[in-house]
Amino acid sequence: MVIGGMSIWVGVTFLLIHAARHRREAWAAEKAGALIAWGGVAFPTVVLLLLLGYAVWLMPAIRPWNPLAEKDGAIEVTGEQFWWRIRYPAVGDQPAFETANEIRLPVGRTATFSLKATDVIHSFWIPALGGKMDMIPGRTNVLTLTPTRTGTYRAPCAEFCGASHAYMAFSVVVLEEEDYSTWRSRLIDGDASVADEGRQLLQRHGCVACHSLRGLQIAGQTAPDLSLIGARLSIGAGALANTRENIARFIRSPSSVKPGAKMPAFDMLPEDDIEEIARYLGGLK
Ligand code: HEC
Ligand SMILES: [Cu+2]
Repeated sequence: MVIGGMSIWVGVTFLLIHAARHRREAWAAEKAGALIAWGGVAFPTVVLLLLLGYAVWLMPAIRPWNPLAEKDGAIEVTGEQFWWRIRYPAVGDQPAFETANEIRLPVGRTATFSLKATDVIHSFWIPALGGKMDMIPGRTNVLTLTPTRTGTYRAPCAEFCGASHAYMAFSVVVLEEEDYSTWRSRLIDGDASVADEGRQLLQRHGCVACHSLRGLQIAGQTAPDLSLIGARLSIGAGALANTRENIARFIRSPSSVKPGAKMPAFDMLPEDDIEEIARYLGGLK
C-alpha cells in the first residue's frame, strides 16, 4: 500500500509540475474521448474485475459454500448480554458439552462456528484469525477459520450491544492437538470429583438456578457454565483477570464490574461464604 500510494503521489506531482510549466493547448475532441474511454471506463473495469475475481477466489476459505451442511460439526457460539455461550458438538464417543467465554481450538484444523444471538445483535470477531460476522437473533450464521499458530488471541464483541458491550470479549486459545484433547476430556468429565463446602454453598445460595456446573444435579440455563472456570484466562467475559479476589468482587456486585450485567448482586451473603465460593470456583481447573 505504501509503495502503491507513493507511486501515485509521485506521478500526480510530476503531472502537476508538467501542467504548470507548459502552455495549455486545446485537446482534439477525439483524443479527449479516447482518454475518457480508456482511463475512465476500461482501466477501472479491468482493475475492479481482477479484484472481484480475487475476492471470489478467497471466499470459500471464509464461508463454506453450503453453510447448512456444515452446521452439524460446528461449535455453536451464542451472543448474550454480555457474555458468550459456547457449545461444542459431540465427536466420536465424546459427548457434546457447554462452556462459556473461552474457545479452545486445535492448531491446523479448520473450525466451523455456527453463530447465534438471544437478545440483540452481537458480532463474532477474532481479529488475529480472520473474518468478522454478525450474530443475529433468530438466525444462524456460519463462519470457518483455520488457526495456523498456537497462542492466545482476544476476541471482542464487534457490534454495540448495550451498556457493557466494551466488557464483552472472549479468549481463543489455540493448542497442539494433544493438549486440546486433554482439555476437552477434562471439561467433559467436569468437576464431579470435587465435592466440598463451596459446591454446597452454590446450591444453598441459589447460584445453580442460573449457572450450570457439570457434575451437579441441578443445572441452570441462563448464565455462563462455570465448569473449570478456574482454568479460564479471565472472568466476566474478559472484564477481570481470573483471580480469587476478582471472582469474589464479581459475586458481591456484578453490575459495578459490568454495568447492566444480568446477575443480581450477592453482597448480602456472609463474607466467609463469598470467599469460600471464590476459593472453590478459582480451584476448578
Ligand atoms: C439470576 C441469574 C443468576 C444468579 C442467581 C447468579 N448468577 Fe452468576 N451470572 C449470571 C449471568 C447472567 C452472568 C454473566 C454476566 C456477564 O458477564 O455479563 C453471571 C456471571 C457469573 C460469573 C462469571 C462467569 C464467567 O464466565 O466469567 C461468576 C463467577 C458467577 N456468575 C458466580 C455466581 C455465583 C457464585 C452465584 C451465587 C451466589 C451466582 N453467580 C448467581 C447470572 C446469575
Ligand atoms: Cu455483544
